[in-house]
Amino acid sequence: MPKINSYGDDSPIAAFATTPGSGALTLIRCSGKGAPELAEKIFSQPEKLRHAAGNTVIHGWIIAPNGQKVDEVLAAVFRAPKSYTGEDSLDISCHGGSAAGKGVMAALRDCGFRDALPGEFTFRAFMNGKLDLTQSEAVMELVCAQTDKGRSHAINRLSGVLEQEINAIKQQLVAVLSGVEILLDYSEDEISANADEAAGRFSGQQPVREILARLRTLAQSWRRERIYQEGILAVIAGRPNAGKSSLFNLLLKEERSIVTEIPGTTRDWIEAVISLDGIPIRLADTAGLRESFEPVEKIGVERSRGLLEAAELVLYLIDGAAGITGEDTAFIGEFQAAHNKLLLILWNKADITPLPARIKIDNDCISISAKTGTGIAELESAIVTTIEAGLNTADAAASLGTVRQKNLVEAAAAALEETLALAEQGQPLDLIAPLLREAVNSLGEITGEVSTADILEEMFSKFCVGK
Ligand SMILES: Nc1nc2c(ncn2[C@@H]2O[C@H](COP(=O)(O)OP(=O)(O)OP(=O)(O)O)[C@@H](O)[C@H]2O)c(=O)[nH]1
Ligand SMILES: [Mg+2]
Repeated sequence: MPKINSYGDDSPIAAFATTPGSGALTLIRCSGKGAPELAEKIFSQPEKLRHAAGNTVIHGWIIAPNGQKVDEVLAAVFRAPKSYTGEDSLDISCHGGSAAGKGVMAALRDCGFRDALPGEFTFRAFMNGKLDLTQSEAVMELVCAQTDKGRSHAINRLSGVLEQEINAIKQQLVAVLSGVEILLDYSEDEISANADEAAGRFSGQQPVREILARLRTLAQSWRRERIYQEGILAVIAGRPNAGKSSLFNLLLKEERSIVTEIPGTTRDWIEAVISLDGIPIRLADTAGLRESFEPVEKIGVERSRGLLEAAELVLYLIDGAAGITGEDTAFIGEFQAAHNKLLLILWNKADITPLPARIKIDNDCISISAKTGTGIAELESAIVTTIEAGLNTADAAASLGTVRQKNLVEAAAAALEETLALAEQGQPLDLIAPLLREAVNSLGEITGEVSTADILEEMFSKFCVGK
């Protein structure tokens, strides 16, 4: 029994495609067998709706069963298979605000539409061959994209760039597998011209290595994509009064954090998202690091430390006016030792005390003034360069967009690694063939060529309603 048995039918469904709230318009999407005919019952111009050709827009009113006008709308009519879902569909634009949309939805329910499940429109598009799974996932990525880079990568996948790469890799692999299957089906000496094959051994190491390299490049692309989708946590740290909150506000271009000359001003940490060169950065301002016996500040310092544990990038601020202290060198040493973190050291208050030619740390220091803004542009580009260098992968044309895709690429790669290991040991083809089949299946699962109802339901149920 499937978990949610409504996925997979073709009954008429409806859902808000826009978030109800104040705005000029609300879009309600309807799809399914007989959707336009059903909507005739609540439309002021049923004849027009009945005879409307696909890809046309008609004007009218939604009329409640009691005869009252609900809203004045435009209905875009799409006829199967030329629609997003591949079914007969209707996009109703009604007035914005929550009341008009709710009224139209209620009328649609009254005439027989049921509420769409999360991702059900895209599910139907997939089932009707309109999109493969990588494109379906790209739709969701696009809806969630926070920056222009995230959007453009999702658009690439929506246009089928990833699907094509996966299919090309799969084709290469199927060629290797079919060579093996033939040898398994016929006796070697009947067909083989190759010494390995004649001895019943695998001879496809070279193509398998090439395929593996392509899969590894794809798997690496996920690290970059994850950062474009989720962003990275960058924590501003330093001793009290170093200027952390001033820098936070400056990067945010907003007076969000309280700045005073009193050391220990920031107690609880504050987080906000900025975008640098298309990378979403979750920037956190923290309480100044020092031994404190004052209870509130003490908790603040503990929280700073907790956040620093999770940080992917630490912006460590030295108070230039006070000069570098033993505490600074100790903290910097600690962050340098944490190998999973990127670290940038900033010399602040350069307007009062310029960065000395020699200081007691090994790292390069970026000179800034959080008061005047000097050095901030350089800091922003250093943040981007540091993240890019930390990623250690080029911005590839075909890249993975979801953890699901990454897990399947890794599963295919693992099967091929095992293939090579067995081949190295001179193991027989009947042990190698299942591994190659497993890799082919994993690749097929990425695009949805190989799929089960459970996997699909699990995937689409994470989408938003109306998509
Ligand atoms: N001249 C000068 N003053 C600065 C600079 N950056 C910060 N200040 C001043 O230093 C003082 C402390 O600044 P904050 O931004 O509150 O420092 P903080 O590191 O957040 O301090 P805590 O929250 O107490 O840990 C304020 O008076 C700021 O105006 C700078 O670049 N130049
Ligand atoms: Mg502060």
